[in-house]
Amino acid sequence: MKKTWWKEAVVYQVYWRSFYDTNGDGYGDLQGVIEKLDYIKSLGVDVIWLNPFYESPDRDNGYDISDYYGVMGKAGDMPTFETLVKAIHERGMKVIMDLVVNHTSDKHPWFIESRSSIDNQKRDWYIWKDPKDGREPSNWRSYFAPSTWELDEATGQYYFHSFAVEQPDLNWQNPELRSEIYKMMRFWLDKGIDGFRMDVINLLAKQEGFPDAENPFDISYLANNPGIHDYLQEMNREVLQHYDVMTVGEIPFVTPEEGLLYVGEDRNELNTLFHFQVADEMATWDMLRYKEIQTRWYEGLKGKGWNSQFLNNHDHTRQVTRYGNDREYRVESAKLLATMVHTLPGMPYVYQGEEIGMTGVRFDSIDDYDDVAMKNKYKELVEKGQDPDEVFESLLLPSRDNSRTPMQWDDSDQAGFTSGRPWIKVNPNYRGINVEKALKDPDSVFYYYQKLISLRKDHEVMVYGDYKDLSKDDPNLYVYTRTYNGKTWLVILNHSDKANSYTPVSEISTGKLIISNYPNEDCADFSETMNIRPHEARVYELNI
Ligand code: ISL
Ligand code: CA
Repeated sequence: MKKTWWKEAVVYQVYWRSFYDTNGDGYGDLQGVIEKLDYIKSLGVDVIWLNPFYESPDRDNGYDISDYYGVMGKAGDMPTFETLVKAIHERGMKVIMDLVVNHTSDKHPWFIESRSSIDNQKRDWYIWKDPKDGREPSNWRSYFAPSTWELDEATGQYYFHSFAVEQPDLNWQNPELRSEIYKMMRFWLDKGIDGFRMDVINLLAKQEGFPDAENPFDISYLANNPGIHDYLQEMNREVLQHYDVMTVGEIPFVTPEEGLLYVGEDRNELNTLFHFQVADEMATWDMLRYKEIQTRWYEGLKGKGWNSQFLNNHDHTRQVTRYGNDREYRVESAKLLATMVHTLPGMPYVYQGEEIGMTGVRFDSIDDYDDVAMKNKYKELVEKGQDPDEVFESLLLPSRDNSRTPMQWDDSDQAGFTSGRPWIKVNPNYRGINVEKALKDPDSVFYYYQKLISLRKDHEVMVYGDYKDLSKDDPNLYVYTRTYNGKTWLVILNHSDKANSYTPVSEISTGKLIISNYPNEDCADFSETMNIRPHEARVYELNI
């Protein structure tokens, strides 16, 4: 496959509002990112992904945009953003922005105009429908609300929203709207950014006629509808192909076959994607299923398209809590998961705080939470008569706030994140888990990430290597090889609280240890069965 800079890159996701606050208002800000750039750079990453900082009423933490050309006051201002881009580039890194164009805020002037009357010139920029039999036009559920439809009393029509009521969907069938979006994309690209992470980009096209769903809870009807590839090819033609940038599409509900339609190199749409067969669809760790997903995606995209690797982000509970063991094996487990993400085929993503093994959180009351998805769900279920304590309990592990608590910089008040009152409480474990402590400990999760990331720079096998799973039916061990240009790496991961033995396949003789999260001999003799300790990870270069 053709080599490109982005295929070789490691991305660090900055959820700026929880990263570092420089003015004491309790929100992280762009200036905070500038001040911590040397820290990010020291990890060795290549690209920074910034979550949305556009002007927004902030109902959904910036994913409800009211002005695509403005910077949210909490984040800073345009000159600060421009300084940030420059500072990132000066350090040899790149920056990608979130592109949120499936919906806007209901406070966006376009929507205010659109809702003002049926014959308004922007009426068609959003999706409006008459009631059906006096009620919602279809039985569809939205991500964050019981219905995708909201009645607007003034005109008697419903508008469509895939997410919260305050996030009306744009009508991509309207060519004027599309060209307005392309213009906006060029505005940011011309400021020198290096690409976009595209929010729910496969939701842009809607099903013709909005037919009732047999099971409204399976909301996959929102995604991958006819017309989507025309929009993305047009976006590529009009905008993307004129810049040397990378794009990663957030693409829920796809199989590898459909995924390839978005990222196939001959398709001229997107470079890479996030599929959600793990993060959305695998509630807790399931080794056999995970391997099957990896193999299927590897086979599906092989030689034709590029994947991403991640286990958490600002929407999904921290990986060491959800998929590892954040108690007695927190450090080992955080390192094992990192080893896996960075040695599987695809671009690895590091979500801020992951590199020090930050964990999920458990606050005492629903009032301590902020996540609109969680709060709306809580309200819906409690109003239906379910027991509030039980509802609360059931929403704790999936709450998006698990990964939105402030970055833990040191053991001072508020984890060194802010001198004020943070917008969301810090995780009480910050005295034990913080950057300052990690940087003083040569065995910390941080230095392990640093090493893993630097290995990628010297070993193309981590990027371009063929992948082969040697452990398909093993529920605890994950053993695979990556092979490139005559070099083979063997990865052994014991995803379990117990030791497990591994018997190497006969054609392997010896191997040189590349990295491990436990003390191990530099050279391994593969003629004997090996004892792999709890959450142990080892990577070898093989002599075959
Ligand atoms: O969070 C999820 C499940 O808990 C995901 O399904 C997520 O809602 C979905 O992938 C879409 O997420 C993106 O668009 C949303 C925004 O709230 C998320 O933060 C964003 O990542 C609407 O813009
Ligand atoms: Ca601030």
